[in-house]
Amino acid sequence: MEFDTIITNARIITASEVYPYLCSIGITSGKISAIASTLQPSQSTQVIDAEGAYVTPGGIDSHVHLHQDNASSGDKWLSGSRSALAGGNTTILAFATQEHKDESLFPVIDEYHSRARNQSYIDYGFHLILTKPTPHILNNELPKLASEGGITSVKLYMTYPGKRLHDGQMLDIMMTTRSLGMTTMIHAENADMIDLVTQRLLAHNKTTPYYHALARPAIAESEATHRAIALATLTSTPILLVHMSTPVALSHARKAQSKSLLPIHAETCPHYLYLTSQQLASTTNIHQDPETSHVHEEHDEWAGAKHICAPPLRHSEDDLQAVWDSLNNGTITVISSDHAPTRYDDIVSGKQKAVEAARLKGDGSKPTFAATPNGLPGIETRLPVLFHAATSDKVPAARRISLEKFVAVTSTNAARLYGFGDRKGVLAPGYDADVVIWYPQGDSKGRTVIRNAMLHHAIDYTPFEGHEVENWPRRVLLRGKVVWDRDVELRDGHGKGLLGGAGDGQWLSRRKGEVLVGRSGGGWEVEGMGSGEREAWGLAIGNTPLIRLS
Ligand code: DUC
Ligand code: ZN
Ligand code: ZN
Repeated sequence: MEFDTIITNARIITASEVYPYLCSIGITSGKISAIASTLQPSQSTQVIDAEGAYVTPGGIDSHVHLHQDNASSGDKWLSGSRSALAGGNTTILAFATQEHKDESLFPVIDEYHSRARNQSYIDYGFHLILTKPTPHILNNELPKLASEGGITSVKLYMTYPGKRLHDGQMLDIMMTTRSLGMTTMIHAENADMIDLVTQRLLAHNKTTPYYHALARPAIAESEATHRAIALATLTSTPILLVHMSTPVALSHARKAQSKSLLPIHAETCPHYLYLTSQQLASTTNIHQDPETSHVHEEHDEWAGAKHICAPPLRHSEDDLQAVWDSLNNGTITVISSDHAPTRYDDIVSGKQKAVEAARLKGDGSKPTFAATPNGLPGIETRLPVLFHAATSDKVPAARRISLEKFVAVTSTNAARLYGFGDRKGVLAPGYDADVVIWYPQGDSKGRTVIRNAMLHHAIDYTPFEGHEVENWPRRVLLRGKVVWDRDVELRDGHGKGLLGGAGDGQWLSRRKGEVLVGRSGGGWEVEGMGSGEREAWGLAIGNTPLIRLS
């Protein structure tokens, strides 16, 4: 047989085009080996008819938290990757955290490898959260990690005790990551502003979940974003601002991008496109009985805590619109889920932790938003809610995206940005056969009201409870193997559509990432740095005049 599998009648979408005619995709040894207007079914024993539906590259969720630090609650690799797969993902990038001073990176990475090994349904890689940038780490370990360890990205925090880096540390790290060509991700929020507002709110008895959104004001994100861009500019370091949520912060990114001097990439998440801080004021829990499908509501003063995340959900429809606009005008490079889940019912490390802490005090103390862990689940819902924006006529024009944009921000860009764009994120011969087949447009089987009971994570809620989408990944292929079939799931019951197994996911050793924004589509220049090719990142800072951020 010429092909292991053929997908027929596929309406292929890439980051740059929607194929104008239906195609067949031939798959051999896990790779796409042919795309043609027709391939003969007799050329393969396995033929999958896409029935004219859209076919997209497997989703790449490049920012998820699974079994991180020592969190006891939340998703570990098995449940997290399972949920990712049922939502159309074939690759996830999660975080490994350096926690202790003078801690070598290698045992940390080994530990995270051991947590994920044989536990992932889909391919995976790690970013390093760098918290203690000693000279030894920067000069000896980071270069080795990037060149031999297959980890070519770091995340830096400007907030949180234990993780927060000061500007001098950020500059030192940026000089190193620039020279190594590592992708530098930044969580930009001003820690001192947040501390001040939090203390004042608590002192005035403003403790309920809603105040979380006030405690981390937009200006804390916009100030830190501007500062991060300035630090990157001084050191000529390409950066990626993660989970961006505010109009002003996005305008800083856009302005820096439009000067075309330095690549400033921006990431956002579905919750900043769809949800506002009103969610934090909720006092209702919604449950669906998995047996009867009956949906019932119960009053719960703390229910809004389910929506505590950082940066917080913002306040108005205008805030959401600014994120949609930034997506459509090209400011945003990638949309991740930032799946950072803890269970609501967990009193040790979940959203009920604050309630339990107050109860244990026994003096009538109230639970506080400040004692509640940050983060939302979203690994399974990311693709369906965004595909809805790309395909549904019911969505207002200002909140639509093109199909090409959908593929770019949910798959292709992440693969390129994080150094595996030569293997994944594209439907073309030579690439891994990571494929999502959707339901044909208008097929009622795709229409889905999102209920937590149907999701495959280990979390007891979804912030998208009750949201309706018109389509859902029908089949998913991971390197040519059918690992998700929703028709089986709908027919045979929860979990039955997962045809793959926890050993299917392979660890991805990554190369240096590509720069995706800036002058002439990838090439970029920094004043005083000569030709400005990426090789120039290694030039000494002494050769680089300061660039004014105006
Ligand atoms: N940062 C993240 O990236 N995820 C969850 C919480 C946070 O602060
Ligand atoms: Zn973060
Ligand atoms: Zn995160």
